[in-house]
Parts: sequence; structure tokens; C-alpha cells
Amino acid sequence: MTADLFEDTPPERMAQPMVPGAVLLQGFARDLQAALLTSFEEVIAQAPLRHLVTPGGYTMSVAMTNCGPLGWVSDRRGYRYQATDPLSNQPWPKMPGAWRELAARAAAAAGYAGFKPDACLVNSYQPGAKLSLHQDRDEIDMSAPIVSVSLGLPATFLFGTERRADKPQRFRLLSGDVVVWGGASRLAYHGIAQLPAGDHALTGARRINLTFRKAGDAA
Ligand code: MD3
Ligand code: FE
Repeated sequence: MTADLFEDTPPERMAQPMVPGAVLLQGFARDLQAALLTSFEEVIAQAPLRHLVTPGGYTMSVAMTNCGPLGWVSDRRGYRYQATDPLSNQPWPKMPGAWRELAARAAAAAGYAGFKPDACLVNSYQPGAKLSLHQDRDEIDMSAPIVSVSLGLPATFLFGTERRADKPQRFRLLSGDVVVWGGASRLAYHGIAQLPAGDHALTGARRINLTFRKAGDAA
């Protein structure tokens, strides 16, 4: 963690130790927030946000879409990454270059040089939406980190361990925060607590999260 990344960051917002393998880069995307929202609107114009159904038959409260070569989907048949949007049977929208570069810069700042995401899962939370504790284990290469960028309303991130029963720690994620999850944290159970009501200057009554992944086996 280098001090120059945080030269404008008040002391209480400096990087905090999170858990082994996870690096919270507070405000890392602060100056990109408006541009990220513009490209988000372009992505969802091509591949609309939708509420996926879990294999167990529940409709998720978080609305999702994807961009990049691969996208994460869920339906009654299971979870998987696929190259096409099931709503259109067309390829997912291109991952905006500035998104890929942001993810690679954040990964490098956290010690993961050469991160080349092939999937970006876009999550949109409205007040009341939550993401229950889960592991991300549908990616082929578990040595690659996941990079997440938060925009809009603040959320409480729940961070457990590799055992579902362990009580999760809570972290506040704010607009412009970036987290890099790798190493020992990569298979930790995690989730997002129910989003409280609110109105954010950039996104209104909404939190958006971009998660960059190396999901497939192509170089
Ligand atoms: C920790 N999204 O999309 S991002 C997800 O804010 C997901 O929308 C949450 O969990 C969100 O799967 C949290 C942070 C995140 C993503 C993947 C992880 C944390 C992770 C994988 C392993 C450990
Ligand atoms: Fe996850």
C-alpha cells in the first residue's frame, strides 16, 4: 500500500487491514465515478439488468448483467459463465477499456500484476436488496483475484471465512472504493446486507457494484 494513492484521503478513510488476502483501496476510483456511471448506462442499454433465478427457484433481489467475453448467469439448471446473454443470445457487451484498465491498476496496487479480467459482473442494488452469504467458485483459475468497484449508496459488506457457519465481519463500502480479493480471502463466504433507503448524488436510490473476474481458461 503506497501513501501516494491516498494523498487526498482523510485519515479515517485510509486503507484498513481487512482480512488476509483482501485489500481495500478506499477512494481508488473516486475520480472515475461519473465516467463509470456513463459507461454503465451504455452497458445496460445493450444487456439489460435482470433478476436471475437461483437453481433453488428463488429470484435474486439484486439485478445483474455482464460485460466482457464471459458473463455469469444463474437459472434452474445452475450457475455458470457463458459467452452470450441468454436474453438475446448475443455476445455480452464489450468491457469498456477504462474498466479493464481500472481493474488491472487496482489489482497491481494490491500486489497482483498482470490481472486480465475476462468477465465483469454488474450488480445493481435498490433499497431492500441483499446478497446472501455465498462463495464465488464458478471461476476456473482461483489464483486470480476478483476486483470490485462500488458506486452509489453505501453498503455493508459481510465477510466470513471458508466455513459458512463462521460469523462474518462487517465492512462499509462507499462510492469509489475498490477492493481486491485474492489469496486466502478468495474462497471466503461473503455477502451484502440489505441495502438501506437513501439517495446518492450520482446514482439516486441505488448501489452499483462492478466485479472483475478471470473466469475462463483463455490466456
Ligand atoms: C470476496 N458481489 O458479485 S463484491 C458477487 O458488492 C458479490 O455486489 C458483492 O459478492 C457486491 O459475487 C461483493 C466483493 C466480492 C466479490 C467476490 C469475492 C468479494 C469477494 C470473492 C471472494 C471473496
Ligand atoms: Fe460474490
